Amino acid sequence: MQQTLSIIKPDGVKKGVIGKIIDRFESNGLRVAAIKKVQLSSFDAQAFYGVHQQRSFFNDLVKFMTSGPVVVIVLEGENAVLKNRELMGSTNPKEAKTGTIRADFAESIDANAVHGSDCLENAKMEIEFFFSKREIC
Ligand code: IDP
Ligand code: MG
Repeated sequence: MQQTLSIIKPDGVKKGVIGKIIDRFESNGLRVAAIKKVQLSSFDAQAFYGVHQQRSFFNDLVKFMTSGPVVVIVLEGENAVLKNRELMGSTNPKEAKTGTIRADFAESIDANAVHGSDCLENAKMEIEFFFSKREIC
């Protein structure tokens, strides 16, 4: 059993597809262990995406992630980290496989509907970034 962090990004929230995205998780064996809607500050987004600080798209990413509320979710299930990445599809929605969340709900590499932890170690850190122990159940 693993836990991983998913974020429905501002584009997904604005489009009104929170329920449709969560349905993808629940229909594929991932349980919602924690959930909340959050307006990230620039400080929050810079800290969360700290690993990308040196990348050319960092400022745009921070701007986008603070452009509206996001929904932060802890998903739990067997092989949850990889399973969530598979359900999400490629970072660039134009390259994402048919039937993945990004293929179906995302417009561009910036506005790509969802975030998902890329490994178990980062999942732990990202979950701790957003949730206290008592919020995860
Ligand atoms: P991931 O979200 O699929 O794990 P990462 O490489 O970790 O992709 O990048 C984090 C986020 O940064 C992406 O989801 C996307 O929103 C943004 N991003 C990544 N590469 C680019 C790019 O080349 N241009 C603009 N935004 C990018
Ligand atoms: Mg990533």
